[in-house]
Amino acid sequence: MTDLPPNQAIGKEWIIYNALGIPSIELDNWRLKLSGCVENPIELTYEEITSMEMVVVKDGFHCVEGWSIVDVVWEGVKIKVLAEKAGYDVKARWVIFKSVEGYSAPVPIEYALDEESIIAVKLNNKPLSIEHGFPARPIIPKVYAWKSVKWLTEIFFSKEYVEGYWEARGYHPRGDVWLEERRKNSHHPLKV
Ligand SMILES: Nc1nc2c(c(=O)[nH]1)N[C@H]1C(S)=C(S)[C@@H](COP(=O)(O)O)O[C@H]1N2
Ligand SMILES: [Mo]
Repeated sequence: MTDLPPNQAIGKEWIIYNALGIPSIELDNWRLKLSGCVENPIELTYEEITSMEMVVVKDGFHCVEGWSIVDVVWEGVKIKVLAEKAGYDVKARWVIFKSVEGYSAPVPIEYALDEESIIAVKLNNKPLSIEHGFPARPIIPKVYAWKSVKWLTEIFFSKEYVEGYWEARGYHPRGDVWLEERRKNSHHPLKV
């Protein structure tokens, strides 16, 4: 079993969050864009993504409110592979994940390009359900789940830090679960 990060408890059930509602997605019109500090901005269809090499990542899923779901099996494409395809600029320091309905979250580039960081299309061997973010969401095991943007539509590479939905409401820029970076004024403040 995966270890629990500090001050997290195993959740009895998986709570579904949708701060800005659940959007309706038409797969034919949906694209995943890679933009910002990249040499070749690209737009991928669901079919293009799902025909790339898939990796399986088994990890815990940790909500900042204190519940964790352990041993979740995610499957998807390495973010690093997508970033290289788009030719990301080495000067980029943040990756901003944006959803169809306007929710977003920044992640430090070294976390986003970790070998375990993927754009997940499957959860426990099934395509994501609409509630869990179909068609795709980033899974970055070392950060809190608020950074796992459901209904993902854009991966923006940035030299500057850009606040997302929860960061604008007092949450930590980096959100490392093992360092317990919950709120901005947590005991490990990060200078951005
Ligand atoms: N687009 C979008 N993504 C989101 C959220 C949201 O409100 N909108 N909530 C986040 C939070 S706070 C958590 S804990 C997880 C919950 O994932 P789940 O709804 O699949 O359980 O999604 C994250 N991703
Ligand atoms: Mo959360």
